[in-house]
Amino acid sequence: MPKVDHDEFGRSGYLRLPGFADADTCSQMLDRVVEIARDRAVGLGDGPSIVLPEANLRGRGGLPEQLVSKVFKLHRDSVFEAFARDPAVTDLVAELVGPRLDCFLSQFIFKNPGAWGQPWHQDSVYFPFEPPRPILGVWLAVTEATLENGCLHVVPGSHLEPVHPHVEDRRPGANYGYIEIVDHDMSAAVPVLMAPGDLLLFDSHLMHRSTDNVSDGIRAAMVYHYAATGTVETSPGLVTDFVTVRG
Ligand SMILES: O=C(O)CCC(=O)C(=O)O
Repeated sequence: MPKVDHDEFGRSGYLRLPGFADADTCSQMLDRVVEIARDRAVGLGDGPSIVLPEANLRGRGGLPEQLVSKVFKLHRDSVFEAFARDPAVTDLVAELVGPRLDCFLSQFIFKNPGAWGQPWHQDSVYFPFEPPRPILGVWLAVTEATLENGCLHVVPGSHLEPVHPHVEDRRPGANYGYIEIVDHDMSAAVPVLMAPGDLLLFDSHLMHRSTDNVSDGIRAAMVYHYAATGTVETSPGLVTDFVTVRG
């Protein structure tokens, strides 16, 4: 079982854990989110999940899931809930956040061929919480993530920065919620190449982005965010849902 390298996390603001999840978990996640996207496209499905279209594929034909950017609010649903609560996950998160944990955000990111990447940002800009930290992102590679299909890029050590101002994503018609840091030198950035089942833990102040998918295949990831139980949201969020997963 992987253990958290606190020195490395403290220095860089992220940790990659290769081979964390098995292939079955990844394919069950993909199958279930495809089912949700298809149900939603025909007005079925009464779950809380929020399905967002990929703006850069607007007007294209295809299966419902080929036109989706993200599906939010999955951590009360089947395989997604099981992963959010899995002690193999929450014991790791507890080492960095604290013993009692809420999962407050979950999103499946399809990143289909032609989909836009998400510009440079720090996740904490989205989280008006008290206390504001610690918050941890947990990014599971459901497929491989490569330079061509739009892997994450991170600036090691940038989690030590305060939250910077973010401006609207400057691409016309950009995806919902995409905003961007433009006042920081990102030249120290490194790509984070992932194989299916690899897990990335990252601090909510870490500056990161993903690039456009210019490949022919999907780059899928399932992302969770955790905070200490008792953390309060000071203004209500559309996509947040606090659920205690470790008591
Ligand atoms: O996976 C991506 O394309 C972007 C994910 C991201 O930036 C995030 O989870 O904060």
